[in-house]
Amino acid sequence: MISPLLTRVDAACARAMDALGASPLAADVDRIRAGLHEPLRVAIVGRVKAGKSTLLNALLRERIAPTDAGECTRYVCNYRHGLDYDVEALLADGARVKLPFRRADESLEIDLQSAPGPIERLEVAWPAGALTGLTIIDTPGIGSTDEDIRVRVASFLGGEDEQVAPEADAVVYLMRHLHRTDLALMETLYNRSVASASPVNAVAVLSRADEICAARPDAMDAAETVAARYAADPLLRAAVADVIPMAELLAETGATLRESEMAWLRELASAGAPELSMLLLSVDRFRRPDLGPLTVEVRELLLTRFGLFGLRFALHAITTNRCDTAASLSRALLEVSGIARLKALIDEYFSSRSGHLKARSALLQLRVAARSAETFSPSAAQSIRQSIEEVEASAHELAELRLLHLALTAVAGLTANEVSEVRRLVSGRATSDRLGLAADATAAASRQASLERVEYWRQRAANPLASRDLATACEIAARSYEGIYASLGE
Ligand SMILES: Nc1nc2c(ncn2[C@@H]2O[C@H](COP(=O)(O)OP(=O)(O)O)[C@@H](O)[C@H]2O)c(=O)[nH]1
Ligand SMILES: [Mg+2]
Repeated sequence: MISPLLTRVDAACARAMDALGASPLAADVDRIRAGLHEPLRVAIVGRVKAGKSTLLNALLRERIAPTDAGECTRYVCNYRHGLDYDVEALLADGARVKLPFRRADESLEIDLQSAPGPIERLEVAWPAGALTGLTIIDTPGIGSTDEDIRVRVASFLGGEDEQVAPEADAVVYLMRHLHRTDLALMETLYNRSVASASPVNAVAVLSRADEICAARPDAMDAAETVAARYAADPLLRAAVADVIPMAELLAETGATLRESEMAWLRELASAGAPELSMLLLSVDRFRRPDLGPLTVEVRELLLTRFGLFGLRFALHAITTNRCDTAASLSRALLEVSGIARLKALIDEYFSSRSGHLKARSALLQLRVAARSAETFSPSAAQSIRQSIEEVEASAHELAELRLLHLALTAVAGLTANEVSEVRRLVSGRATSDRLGLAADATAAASRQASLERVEYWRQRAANPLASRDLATACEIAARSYEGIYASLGE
């Protein structure tokens, strides 16, 4: 079952297909329509080596996506839920072909050579629990020297200008803290590819947070402070809902820790405190064959799985008896990684309004279709645009997303109190939450509060100096409160 809103979008797609007749665009619209019945698509984007594939594996609790620059990482790859394991390539000519694959130790190995033509995108179906409500999209890095990759990512994210259709409904943006100036970091966030990100469908992760402060024990706390500073920045607030620090590697290793790895760590821990602290002084020390137990190969493997911070953390947990089993170490790694917070953000901002976000991106895609239809059938283009407008006019939920966008991006120029009010109004679940009242507020009190707010926002909109964005925001807020009032009955 899909929501009434998605049903209306579905009907708009059906009308668009009628209007387009036998044109190839009709097939595109058919795909937009099919997407309405699929889980929310969340893309992980960011520069090369930001930790995107590692994060994907952590979310899936399996090492599937190849990390580090293998050939597979050159393609956008959708990971969707399937009852069986399956890999397909979407070719540039629109064909789909199954590709042979092998489950290797560190990741899935896909036989890309067997594709009969240039590959556009990969699609992996996997029976992972995390995928039941979400399709996760791993993307090649922005900032790669390969122009092809850059263009692919940009087109993949889409925009609100009818130029390119989004292929994701929401975005997790990974940025690495490289001790660069804040300005350079902002620039990363504002490059062309994320211009379409909005606080209604994007969150940012300060990635590889364990590497901040030279992997000192307080690295994650320091990362927290940096992330909080970014989260408070009005410019950043305009692009993403929140910024949180994360150590994807620790989340991945925590989710996939093996008994053999725990056994190696125990062996290291048995070396005794002085030798251990020598070993853990730096990555170079850790690699030195003349110090401590374990072979050079095993040490290298542990470094890729834990990093220096992770090794210090794990060995401290073992030597202090905080963790004595692989299961307890796994839990501790997941906890320190920060992945629980990311999952909570995904839930709060994406999953809870998944229908609205899907409707939003489907309508953006339809707009792009209308624009393409312009050249060969202006009347079809006109009719598609009209259907889109009808859906938008009848769907107050979409208007509320717009309100949230206008409020959070600061374009409407609302005061800080008004922005918090809008956040509550749009994101609150119970009516009392939305009105900012106590859970046991009476119906009479709720009615009175909603009427007061209708009055407030109407007056605010009536100010002759109000910009168009401000007027729109006030109008939508007033209608939301009217809706609440109407739902409360007499
Ligand atoms: N120390 C540390 N290394 C990480 C972390 N996340 C990823 N890496 C490493 O960074 C490299 C690039 O990661 P990958 O996930 O392939 O980045 P992508 O290019 O964004 O997909 C790999 O060697 C990872 O092991 C992290 O949180 N901490
Ligand atoms: Mg990758």
